[in-house]
Amino acid sequence: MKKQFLSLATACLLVAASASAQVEADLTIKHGTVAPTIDGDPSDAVWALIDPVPVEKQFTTDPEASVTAFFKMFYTDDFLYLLVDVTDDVHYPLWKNPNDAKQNYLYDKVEVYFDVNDNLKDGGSPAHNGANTPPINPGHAQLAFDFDDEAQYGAGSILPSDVVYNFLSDQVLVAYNYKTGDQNSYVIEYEFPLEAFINDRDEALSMEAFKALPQGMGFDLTVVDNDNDGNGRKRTVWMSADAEAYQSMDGCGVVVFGDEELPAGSGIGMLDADVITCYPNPVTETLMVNGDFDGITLTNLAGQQVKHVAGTQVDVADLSAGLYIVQAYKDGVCKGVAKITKE
Ligand SMILES: [Ca+2]
Ligand SMILES: [Ca+2]
Ligand SMILES: [Ca+2]
Ligand SMILES: [Ca+2]
Repeated sequence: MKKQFLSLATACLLVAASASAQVEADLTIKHGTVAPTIDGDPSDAVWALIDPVPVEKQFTTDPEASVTAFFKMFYTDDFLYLLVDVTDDVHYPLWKNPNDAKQNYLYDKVEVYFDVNDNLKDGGSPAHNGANTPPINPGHAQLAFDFDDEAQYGAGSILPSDVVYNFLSDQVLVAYNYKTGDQNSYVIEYEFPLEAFINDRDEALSMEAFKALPQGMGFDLTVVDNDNDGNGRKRTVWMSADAEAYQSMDGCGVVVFGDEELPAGSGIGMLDADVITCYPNPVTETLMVNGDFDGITLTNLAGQQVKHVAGTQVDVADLSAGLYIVQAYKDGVCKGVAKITKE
């Protein structure tokens, strides 16, 4: 019996040793061909195809944050796409206290971090050296634009130039908006050109270069939560909870650019989701979706999304007659799909 236990343990060690020879990814992202519209609206069909990654670790030295968040990420031949969804009880961004711009890092915002070097655990970070003169720590970047303008919620895409350390400056398309019916919670969409990423050998990266990174891409995401409640800055992070990614990225997550393809961008590519029941079908006025869902989209056969509503019913009276694809969502994930006829 003892001998058998030992050989089992040996077998486990061998398995562990062979696994560690590969990159240990915290997240493997898929390749797609259809870009989302960078407008702060997460209803693009492609986002529904991607699993959300929770951001739920409390930063060790902060008071506990009252915020929940997730992100989604995928890539195309030329871009990396990121969506961040933040549910907050009190939105307190910089524009509510604009005289404090020098301390913009204390206000509601999202910070994202990248490390594109072959060797990730080098102690490096995008920390500001006081002059922001590159190279600071080559291969490391932060994008942490602040919400300094109330008018930019839902106003379309911008190229934020503030608080961008290292190579990403002025190249990243960003848009944000409040979530439906809630002026405290928000969504941010990002489009990062892959060739904007420069490693410590001063090389611009391509899709092939990202896929060939020997240790994967270092990545982390911090949600800063300020509720104007006397507790100052509170933070949740994806991975590095003991050290600020701003100071060292060694504790960050590892993202691998996988080979798996996303289905073609329109809702029609999603027929592998569970089939759901919609009634009445055919429908003329109000479509009901049967099940535990909190959102519905309708896409026409040209791949255009024509409806995106919260809840389990949707008013279709204004749609022209024809076939539509229904997708039903729970917590941002597409759980079901069906085809309906509008009469
Ligand atoms: Ca969008
Ligand atoms: Ca909060
Ligand atoms: Ca590093
Ligand atoms: Ca807040």
